[in-house]
Amino acid sequence: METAGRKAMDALRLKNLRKVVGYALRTPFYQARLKAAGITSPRDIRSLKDLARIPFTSKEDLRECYPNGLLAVPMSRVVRIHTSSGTTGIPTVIHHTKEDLAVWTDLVARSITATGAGKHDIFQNMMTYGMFTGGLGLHYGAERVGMTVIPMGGGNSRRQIQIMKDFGTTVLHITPSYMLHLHSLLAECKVTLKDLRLKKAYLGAEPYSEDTRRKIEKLWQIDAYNSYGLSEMNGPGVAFECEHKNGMHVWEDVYCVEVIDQRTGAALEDGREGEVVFTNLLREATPLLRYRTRDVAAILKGACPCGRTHRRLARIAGRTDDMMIINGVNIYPSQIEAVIMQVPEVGNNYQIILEKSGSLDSLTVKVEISSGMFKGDLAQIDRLKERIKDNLRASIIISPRVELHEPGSLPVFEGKAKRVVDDRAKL
Ligand code: DLL
Repeated sequence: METAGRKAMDALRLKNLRKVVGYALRTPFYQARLKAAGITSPRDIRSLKDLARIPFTSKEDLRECYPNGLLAVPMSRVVRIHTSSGTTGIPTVIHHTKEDLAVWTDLVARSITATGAGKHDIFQNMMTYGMFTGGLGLHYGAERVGMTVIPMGGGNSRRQIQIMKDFGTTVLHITPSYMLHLHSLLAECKVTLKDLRLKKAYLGAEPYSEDTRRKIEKLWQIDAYNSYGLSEMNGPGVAFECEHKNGMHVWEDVYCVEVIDQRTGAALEDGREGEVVFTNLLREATPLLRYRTRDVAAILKGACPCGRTHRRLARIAGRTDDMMIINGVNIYPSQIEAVIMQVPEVGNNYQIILEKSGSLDSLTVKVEISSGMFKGDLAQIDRLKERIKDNLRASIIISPRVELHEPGSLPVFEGKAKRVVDDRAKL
């Protein structure tokens, strides 16, 4: 399946698209939506081009359907429910049948295999178990591959390091921010890299830059692979990097991926950055058609040397709702991260603070310096601050205030990191 030619793949995708439209038509929500677009039966989908006739589904739509409005099968067929964290409002709910979970598990197993890992690996899962899909999603895929799974879940950093050492963990699943934090605890735990057998880490669930990946690979002496997914499309296992680490293969037999202009909804060709839209082609309980993710990325052009024919998604540049408008300039937090992580003296954590100063916005970037960098020379600190400020100004046009902080002093998150504090609305 992973090396299938376009023709065979598209034939399968069309078959699956008809199937999922059939499931969607069982819900009053999609019945109304699809009828308005002239689709009342799966037979109305004649080719993959007909996907474009289907209206988009948004996060708001899912919220309006809370809790069971999008359910396309009897509840007796549902074997698991996941929700999004709901920190920004009503959570979105995804129901899964046994078959839905089997598809998801297979995709995660394929993802793991694509990185060269297998049954001889010891896999420590540091993502939170529960409603969040990072825990259980990778768990079952890893078991399917035959890895030895250590279901640690998030947090408890010192114990995580101890377990890594005692059981000879070779592969980690973790957020990039937490991976950086863990490294800063190794010395305190009296553990060196020689005591560990770590080879790989799967990093995802939050945006991070290519320089952060490189930094993690250097600090830990491992290969780090980008892993992308969202609970609405099952969770992790939507797109994953293979051993070549040059963009994430989207499993196109199951996910139809489109990139659109966020304002007009028009399709953008491969290579152009826009909002990513997914249709899950193999879902029974919660069919989702043309779901607008709010994630911004491009589909990469060209073939991957690994031989997989599934197109690749570039690193996520940010979310349409993460974009900061600072004095009229549009900036993604990832642009700031990309600049500061290129500075060798910068440590493992940073924070972005937005405030009002009179009628203008002010931007402060708080940066931890790496341990051992400060030699008591204040002029050296001032020079470093200026250098970071100059680099940022060159990249984002705006001139920020830069604060340097001691290692370990900025807030740490065991799950997704919250990098931006926007206090502009505060009086
Ligand atoms: O974060 C699923 C996941 C778990 C993916 C573990 C990878 C690893 P949600 O909580 O629904 O699901 O959040 C989904 O997280 O729309 C992106 O904005 C962001 N995200 C996930 N992976 C990446 C990544 C899980 N590799 C939202 N790079 C998505 C950038 C990512 N952003």
